[in-house]
Amino acid sequence: MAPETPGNEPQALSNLLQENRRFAPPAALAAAANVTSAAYAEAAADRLAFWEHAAERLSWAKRWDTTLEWNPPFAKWFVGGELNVAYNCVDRHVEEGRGDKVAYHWEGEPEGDTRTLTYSDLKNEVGKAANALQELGVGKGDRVAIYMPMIPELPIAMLACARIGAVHSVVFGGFSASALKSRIDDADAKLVITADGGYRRGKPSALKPTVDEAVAECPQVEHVLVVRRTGQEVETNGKDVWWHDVVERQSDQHTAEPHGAEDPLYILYTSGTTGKPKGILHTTGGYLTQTAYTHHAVFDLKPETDIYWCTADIGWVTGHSYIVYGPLANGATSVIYEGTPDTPHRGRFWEIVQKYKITILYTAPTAIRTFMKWGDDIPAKFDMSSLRILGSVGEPINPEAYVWYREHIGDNRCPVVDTWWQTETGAIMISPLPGVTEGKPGAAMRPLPGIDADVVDDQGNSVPNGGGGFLVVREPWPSMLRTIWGDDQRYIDTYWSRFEGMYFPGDGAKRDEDGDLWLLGRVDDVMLVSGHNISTTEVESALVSHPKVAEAAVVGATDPVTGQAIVSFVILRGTAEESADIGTELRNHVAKTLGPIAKPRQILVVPELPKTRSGKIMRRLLRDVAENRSVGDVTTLADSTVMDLISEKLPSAKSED
Ligand code: 6R9
Repeated sequence: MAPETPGNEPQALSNLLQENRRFAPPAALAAAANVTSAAYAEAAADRLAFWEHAAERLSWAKRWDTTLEWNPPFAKWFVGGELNVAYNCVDRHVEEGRGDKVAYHWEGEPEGDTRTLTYSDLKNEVGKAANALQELGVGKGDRVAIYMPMIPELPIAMLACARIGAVHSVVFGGFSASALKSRIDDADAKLVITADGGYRRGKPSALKPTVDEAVAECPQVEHVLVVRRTGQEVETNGKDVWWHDVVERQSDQHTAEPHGAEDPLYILYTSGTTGKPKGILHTTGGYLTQTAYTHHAVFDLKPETDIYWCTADIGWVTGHSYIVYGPLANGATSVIYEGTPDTPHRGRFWEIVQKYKITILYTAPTAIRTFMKWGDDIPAKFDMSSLRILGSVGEPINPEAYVWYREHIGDNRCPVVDTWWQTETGAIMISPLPGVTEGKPGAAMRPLPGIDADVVDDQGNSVPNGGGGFLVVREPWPSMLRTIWGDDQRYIDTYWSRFEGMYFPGDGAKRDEDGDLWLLGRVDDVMLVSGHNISTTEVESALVSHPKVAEAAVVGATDPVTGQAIVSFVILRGTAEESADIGTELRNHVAKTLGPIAKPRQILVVPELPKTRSGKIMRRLLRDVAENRSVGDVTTLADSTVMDLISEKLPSAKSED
């Protein structure tokens, strides 16, 4: 919600942006699509039967008795069913004769540093790791913290936990010792799995010292299991054991016991913008059902022929659901890349697409806008004719970024699927289907079959077409979070209290004249200007539609006249010159695109924006700058020096008009 302005709170979000471009699915793709429009009708006729059907794509040791037990807001799916997630992701593909198929092509950041794991290799590695965890005293229900770079041992460790029924908690390999410690404590983890370091931006970057600092204050941690990746010198202590000592000598045979459909699979902490991180809890049967189904439906995955690459970090939910669990459950061949897109050169991603003949690429708007900034000539140097579907996740994709992605990466052939979901939802909820939906740049379009999402006003009533408001989900879905680890009350308060009987994700949205959905950013970021609720997303998209702008972030800053005024931070495209009148030019452009109400008060040209490791802009910090406060908590920033760069720009921040 917009910051409190007593007596002046409008009912809904303004709908300002108009977009008329349309892209129909390619005919050949539509004709061979895994999922057709019939799925919407099937799910609408019988939602639970639809999800049962999706669950049948997995291998169950025991079929469930009850599809859904719903004691609002606590859901249990496939109750009484038993399955093993690792068996579903690995063993069954080997048993069915696909052992020689590649599961992961792993590409290290140093050039030429690659590994290939077939499904048989993966089965052996996961078996050994599962035996090692048991030798280290880890059993069903125990929690394991994982703090690793993007190396094959990371998915192997996750799958080994899943195999024995231990609950993993992956912590981003960039978080500080105190962030790691608080997550180890909250989940009461007894084992930490890490590495000496990983490669980032051409250099080994140490991880172990951070673990040492955290674990020194965590007496409940019994062992630290360390993979040697970079060969950096590490200090070892009594808790440390090397992966190559303990895992390598194990048998690769390990029996996968079935686990209950509602047994915990993992905890993943999401910080949100403020407050103590929330341990989002996911369980087994429903989570795997929906990640596997959505990966099959939204990416139209053909396991025999597709080469799939999700560029996310596995420490983000996108990596959990769409590098590890969904793709492996479907028997996909995936690429994992360890490093950053500009190492050793700015064409690294496209070189990887060309090398592995990637057919499906899933990345984030922040990356796409960075590529726009670097220039069209870079991707143009590579052969990317293998690509057939492009995906986006993490933030609203600005229409201009969508069109750039379609044209310069997808050669105007590939549909773009903008997928809305959250750590809490576990899997994709709102997205086009590439063989069905006529895409609109910037729109996430429709809830997937089996998902009942809506846009409501302040009172919880559906808004008509053309209206803006709050995104909600009306019915439980299989991969939904079950609770916040150890805090049911916070789960109720955070997600189920804003609107009676509805899940509230915290995002603003609008439904356009055709009934299609557009995400408008976090409601905490909404700006209240002269009594109008204006979404950050629409103003940012208007700025990015100017040919000189690559990226933009806007915030509402207190203003004596309008309540709040829009302050914009922009990054210019590589080719654009910063001229004296750029501020006026951009302000007028926004006013022309969206109307005078959305005209920013100020434009600040900056070299970078503050982002989390998963690429989300931290507008809270920009609000501090815009309101001349000292900058708040920066611990989840990917690069903590960014705020200094932005503050340096401040002397030139003058109010225009
Ligand atoms: C998967 C993931 C969740 C929040 C979510 C929303 C934003 C994600 C989006 C999107 C617009 C999309 N978000 N995908 N906004 N369009 N396609 O990102 O999970 O890190 O938990 O973030 O990200 O604000 O509520 P998570």
